[in-house]
Amino acid sequence: MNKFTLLAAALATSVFASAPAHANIVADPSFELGDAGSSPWAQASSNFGTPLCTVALCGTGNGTGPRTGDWWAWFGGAANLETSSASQTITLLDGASTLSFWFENTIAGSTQDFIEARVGGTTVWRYNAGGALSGLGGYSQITVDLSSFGAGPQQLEFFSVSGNSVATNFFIDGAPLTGQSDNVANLQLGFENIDSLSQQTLLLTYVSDRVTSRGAAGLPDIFESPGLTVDFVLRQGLNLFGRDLEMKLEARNIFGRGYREFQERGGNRVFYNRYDIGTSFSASVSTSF
Ligand SMILES: [Ca+2]
Repeated sequence: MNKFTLLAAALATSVFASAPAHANIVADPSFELGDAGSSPWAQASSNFGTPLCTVALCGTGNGTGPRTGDWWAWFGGAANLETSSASQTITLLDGASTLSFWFENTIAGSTQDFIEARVGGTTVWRYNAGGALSGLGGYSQITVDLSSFGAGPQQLEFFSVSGNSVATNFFIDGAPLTGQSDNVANLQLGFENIDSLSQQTLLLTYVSDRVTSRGAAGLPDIFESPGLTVDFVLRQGLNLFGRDLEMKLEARNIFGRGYREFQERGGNRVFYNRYDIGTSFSASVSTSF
């Protein structure tokens, strides 16, 4: 009898699935595709054609050169007016997102020389030559809260005007956005009997590794690994002693996926934070009077 009921429910089933969403954050954040046509960065420089450099192409400008890899973005570098930019379209997800990059100002010319980070044309960070980070002799990490922008595509742009007197050198080299995963996928399967209250919902959520915090100087970043979680919710209508009841059973995190944060270098993974979340079950019965 039960089987038959279940089959009938399955026949009257609606199945709905959302396609895996690919969250496109900052592509090529370290500028390693350089000035190749495949670079996601639109590049402009009034003196040099592009702000992107390697040491072989540009020297080190009295500074570090690239922070990671071979390429970095060098804004300024000319004693005459230099207007330069690097931009791309990013897709922000709901919730907290932080733009994070590394910045060095090796030579400060006029204090009117500046570099900005813009999101959707709005300046979210601005630095004028001669500020607190000038001449430090190394990169500083800049983090900018983008949560006010909400979800959706935005243009991310680094934009600089310099050369008001002597050359100013602004360096940018990048890192991914924190708190965002490359891949987030949800699959929800729902079975519902339309004649009586009988719903079964299976929810699979996959979130790929994402950066939770930057590593201290010289150390790798700390990643969170949410992985795959599976939830199941059953709602069943019952009639008991002439009263309509709703029974609800929930099983969350069925496979007991634990919480993991780690640092990884050269294939060695060190867990920074690791604990079991476990599987939770709940059951309830409700009725209306
Ligand atoms: Ca780089």
